[in-house]
Amino acid sequence: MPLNLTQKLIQAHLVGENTLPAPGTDEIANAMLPSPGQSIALRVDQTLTQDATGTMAYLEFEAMGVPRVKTERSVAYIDHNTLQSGYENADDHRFIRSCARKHGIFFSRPGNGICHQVHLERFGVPGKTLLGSDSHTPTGGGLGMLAMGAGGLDVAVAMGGGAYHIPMPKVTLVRLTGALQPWVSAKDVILEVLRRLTVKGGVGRVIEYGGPGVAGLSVPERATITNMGAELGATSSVFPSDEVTKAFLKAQDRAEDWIELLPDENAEYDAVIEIDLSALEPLAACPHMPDNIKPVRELAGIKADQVCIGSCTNSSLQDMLKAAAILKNKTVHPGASLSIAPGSKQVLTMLAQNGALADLIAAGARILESACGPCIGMGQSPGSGAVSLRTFNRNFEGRSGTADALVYLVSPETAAASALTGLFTDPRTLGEAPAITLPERFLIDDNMIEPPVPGSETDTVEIEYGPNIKPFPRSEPLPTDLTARAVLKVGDNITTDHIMPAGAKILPYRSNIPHLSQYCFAQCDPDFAQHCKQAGRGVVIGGANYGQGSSREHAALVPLFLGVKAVIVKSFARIHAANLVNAGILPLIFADAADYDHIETGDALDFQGIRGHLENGTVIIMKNLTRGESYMLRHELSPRQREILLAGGLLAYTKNL
Ligand code: MIC
Ligand code: SF4
Repeated sequence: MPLNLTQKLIQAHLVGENTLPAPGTDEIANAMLPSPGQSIALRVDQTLTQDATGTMAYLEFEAMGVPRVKTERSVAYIDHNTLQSGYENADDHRFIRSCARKHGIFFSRPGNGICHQVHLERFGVPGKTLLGSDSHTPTGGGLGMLAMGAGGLDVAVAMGGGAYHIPMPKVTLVRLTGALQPWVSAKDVILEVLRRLTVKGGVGRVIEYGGPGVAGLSVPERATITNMGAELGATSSVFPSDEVTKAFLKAQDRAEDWIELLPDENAEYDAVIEIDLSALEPLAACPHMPDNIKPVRELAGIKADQVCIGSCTNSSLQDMLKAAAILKNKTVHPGASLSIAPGSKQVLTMLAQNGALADLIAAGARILESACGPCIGMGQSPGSGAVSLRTFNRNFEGRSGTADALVYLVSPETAAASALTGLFTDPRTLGEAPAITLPERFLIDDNMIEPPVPGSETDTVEIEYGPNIKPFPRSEPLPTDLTARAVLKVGDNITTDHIMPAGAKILPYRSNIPHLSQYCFAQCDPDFAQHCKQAGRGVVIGGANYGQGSSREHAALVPLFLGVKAVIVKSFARIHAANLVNAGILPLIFADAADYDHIETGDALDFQGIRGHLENGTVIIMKNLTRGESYMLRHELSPRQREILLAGGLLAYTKNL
């Protein structure tokens, strides 16, 4: 059977009961791949963590008691919490560094750059699997990796040698033809995909890119596209590994990491969409969702108060050189503020060496350190009601740190053009596009990546816990029966930023769940924590695509701490549903979506015999004691996930094994 690229990557990493005969053998020709939706276990070759999720991931890894990671390569990055307005972030960095040194993990020091950008440059390898405690880990798909985001606990388990479990994805081919026109960029490609598929369109799927248009896209451009596949809700996104990939790895002095990876001829896909790159124009995602797409020309003239260039989506050397060329010998409009965060030390140093950094500074750009920064609300919050154009990947309401800011997601070209005019500007109106050439060799200096101590010296490293690090909540085994109160009812497309906000004030407490709990659902119900305390045991009711966005397991751990026992929705986003299971919270789905309308906050809900239903796979009926009604619920749990819930979460389950 001819295989597509995704199937090849999966086939090469299946473990457990779905393992297939080795590639190239006779048996493989007749072997069946698992069918979409079937639970599969994958071997994880590489892991990455960042500091906002990493502190918890390493606390969990510590709790597992595994002395050294069992992966081929694991890297701990410090890139999110770099605004150190108190001791908390620095303490967490020190804790992560000590864990990394002790347990066999490479440590990318603060200042070295954003995890996904640095991983692409220095560690990503075509054909390998990468699991990261960050939803934008699929950036690695730009190199032909099967790269997936997950909660910290899943990454901790993978570091300990455990497999990663997902439902076998469907595969959508995005067939690219033609070539991008001047001023049109990779960002516009993924915005077009988002326009067509929406923020729910990728759930349960890998988005595979192919067709003749692929050859014209550089690896950083491909990575922009796979990065923002996270906003489709996709399990991952992937490009072939071809001559372009080879040239990129060679320029990173890693030619030996290259292998060719292409889909088989006549490979089949569950869906195919065609995009003619030549026909694309500059696009923008309008407030407050990444799939709310309009052509930039329709927005032209709107005042641009702020412009930010950077984030793991658009902070490569190529992006920065484009911005510098547009801004060269010009001045940022007096009504606008422009901030720029190059994605890595490599990018920033090369910009400095070739003079482009001087052009940016001279134009009035505010240069930020190589980190996530404004993307996660770590500084640079816009003014009240301000319009902010950002080359980032998420424009969820309030994420910038300003509740009423209007954030638009755009390409570096549109961003730089608009910074000059102070107005939303279609870059095509600027005349001839500057030509950018990428260097044949990048500047290689891994001096900010600290290797772990040798295995024989593990005992010499002490783990350094700061006072901000508090124990994390543990769930209990699922009880026979359960009664709880509906503590909150929310609508469709609730993001993990709604559930557990980030930003400069809250992010420093990612290792302090009791403190974080005050902010849970703050945007939806400022008294949520109070209501949970009154209820004792709570249930959250949600609409479709509940939990989209970030991979932060805090969006499950904090509700767990507050006594939430179940979340009942119309549908879930993948990573969040998995995080709920790992935390021991039941992720349930209305069998009839219309029942959503019948429940109100405060209703008393009764789950008779819930443990037995989960054990035996029988139908779950929930009684609404307040209204005297009953509703049928379903779930999409694999047998393993049911075991995890029965045991009281993944940590308890892993310990029981
Ligand atoms: C994000 O972009 O929302 C984050 C911050 O990178 C998160 C991870 C986190 O919450 O720490 C993500 O995308 O997974
Ligand atoms: Fe950092 Fe933003 Fe990327 Fe998340 S999306 S990893 S906060 S740059």
